[in-house]
Amino acid sequence: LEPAYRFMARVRLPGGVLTPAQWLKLDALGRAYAGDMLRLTTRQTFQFHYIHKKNLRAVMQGLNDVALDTKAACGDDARGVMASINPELSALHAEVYALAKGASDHATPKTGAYPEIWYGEERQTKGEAPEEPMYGRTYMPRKFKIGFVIPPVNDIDVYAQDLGFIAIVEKGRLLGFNVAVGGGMGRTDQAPKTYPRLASVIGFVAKDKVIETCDAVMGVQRDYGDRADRSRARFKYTVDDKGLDWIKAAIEDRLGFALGEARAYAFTTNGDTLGWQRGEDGREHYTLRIENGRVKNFENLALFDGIRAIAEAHRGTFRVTPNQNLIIAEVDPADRPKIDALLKAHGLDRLNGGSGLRRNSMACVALPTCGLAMAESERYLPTLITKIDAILAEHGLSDEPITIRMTGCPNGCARPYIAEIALTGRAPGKYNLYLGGGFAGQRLNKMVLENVAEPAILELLGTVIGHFARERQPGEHFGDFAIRAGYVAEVTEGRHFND
Ligand code: SRM
Ligand code: SF4
Repeated sequence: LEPAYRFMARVRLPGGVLTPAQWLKLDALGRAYAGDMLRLTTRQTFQFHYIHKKNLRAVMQGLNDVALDTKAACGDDARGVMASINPELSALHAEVYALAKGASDHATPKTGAYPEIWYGEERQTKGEAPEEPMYGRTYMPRKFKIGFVIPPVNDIDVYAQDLGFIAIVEKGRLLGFNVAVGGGMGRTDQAPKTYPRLASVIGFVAKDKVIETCDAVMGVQRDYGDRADRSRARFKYTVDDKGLDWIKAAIEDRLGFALGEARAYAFTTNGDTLGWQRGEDGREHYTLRIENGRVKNFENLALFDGIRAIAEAHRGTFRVTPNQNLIIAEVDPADRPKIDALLKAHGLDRLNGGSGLRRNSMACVALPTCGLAMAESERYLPTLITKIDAILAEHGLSDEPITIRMTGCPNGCARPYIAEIALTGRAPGKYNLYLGGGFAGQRLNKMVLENVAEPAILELLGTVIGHFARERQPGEHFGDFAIRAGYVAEVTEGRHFND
C-alpha cells in the first residue's frame, strides 16, 4: 500500500492576469481537490495545497481546460514572470503586460513530457528528446526570476528579481526599460556566503529588445552560474563573483550592441492601493486585500464563496497582485454598483480596513504545508500585527504606512529583506528581527535581534516606534528613521548584509 502522498501545485500566470472563467475553474479545483481553498502567492499566481497524488492529473487537466498549466512555476528555469499592476494606467499596463507575457511564453520550457504525463498525450518524438531551445540539456543552475515594473509603484519588488525591467515612459509612451540584474532574497542562517542582494541597474534597452535581453542575461547565467554549490547557484552570486562590469560586457556581447545609459525613474512605494481606482480609459478596478493570500471560507468570513459570486457576475478580468491581493479589474462603471453590492453581501467590503501596518503586511505560507518552515508565518503574523498595532495606536501612528513581512525560514518567500520591519523564522516561536528596509523596496534591512521570541520583538519595536513618534522628520518613513536614529547600519550592498 502506498502512503497517501499529498502535493502542492503552483499555476503559471504571467503578470497575474486571469479571466472570471479561469477563476471559477480554479475555485472548483480548489474545492474538489485542494483542501477547499486557494492561495494567492507573492509572485502573482495561485497555489493548490493538499492534492492527493491520485488527483494530480485531474487538477492538471482541469487547468488545461481553461488554458492554464504549471510549467516553469517551479524548477531550474524562468519562474513566473511578474508585471506591475497599475490600474490607473490602463494602456501602459496592457503594453507592459503583453511584453511580460511574451517573455514568459518565450522562456517556458517546450518539453513534450508535460502533456505526455499530465494529459496522456502520445509521445511526440522517438528516441532522445530534442534539446530545449533556451535551456539546452542543462537548464539553469537554479531558478531565475524576471519582472516588469512601471514606476512610481514598485509593486513587483523589481530589485528582488534576477532580471528586472523598469519601464521608462515619456509623455505616456513606453520607450523601453532600464535593465536591473542580480536581485534575490534567499539566504541561509549562519552561512555568510549567502545573502540577499538588490538588483543593479546596468543600462537601458528599447522595448523591442526585451526578448533578446532575456536571452542574453539568462544565457550568461546559464553558462557561468555556479553549478557546483547549489546554495550559491543564483545569478546574484554570479554577478558578485564576476563583477558588474564583466557581467554587463558579457550581456552586451551576446546582445551584439551596447546598452544605453540608464534613464531617470523614481519609486514611491511597493504596496497596493486598496479599493476603487479609475483607469484612464474610464473602467474601474477594485483592489481587495486578501490577508496573506489565503482564500477560503473562514468561520466568520465567506471569502471563497464571495469571490466566486463576484466571478460569476464579473465581465472584466482579475489580477493577482505581487502583494498577494486580488484586483477585480476592468469593471464597466455601470457594473460597479453590482460589484459593490456583492462585496458588501459577503462582508468583503471590510477587508481593506486595518492599520497602515496591516495594509502593508505580507507573510509566506510556512507551516503547516511548507517542508522548509522552521516557524509559523501566515498563521501568526496577523496576531503579531494586532499586538504591534496597540503600540502604534498609543503613539497615534495607526494609519502610518509601514511595511512588515514575515517568513517561516530565511529563504525569503515574502521578500522580507526589503521590508521596514521583517521577521524570519528560526525555530517554533523564534525569529530574527530586521529593521531599516526601504518603503519602496529600494534598500535592504539589517538584523537587529537574532533568534528571539515575541516579548523581545515587541519590546524593541515598542522602543523604536516610540522614538519614531517623537523624533521623526516630516514625511520620514519608519525604515529610514531606524537607520538615522542608529538602530541599524544602512546596508548598501548585499554582500555586506551579514557584516
Ligand atoms: Fe519560495 C521554496 C513558497 C516566492 C525564495 N517557496 C519555496 C517552497 C516551494 C518550499 C520548498 O521548496 O519545499 C515553498 C512552498 C510552501 C508551501 O507550502 O506552499 C515556497 N515562495 C513560496 C510562495 C508561495 C510564498 C507565498 O507565501 O506566496 C511564493 C510563490 C511564488 C510563485 O508564485 O512563484 C514564493 N520564494 C518566493 C520569493 C519571492 C519572489 O520570488 O518574489 C522568494 C525570494 C526571491 C528569490 O528567489 O530570491 C522565494 N522559495 C525561495 C527559496 C530560496 C531561494 C534561494 O535563492 O535560496 C526557496 C528554497 C529553494 O529554492 O531551495 C523557496
Ligand atoms: Fe517555506 Fe521558507 Fe518560503 Fe516560508 S520562506 S514558504 S517557510 S521556504
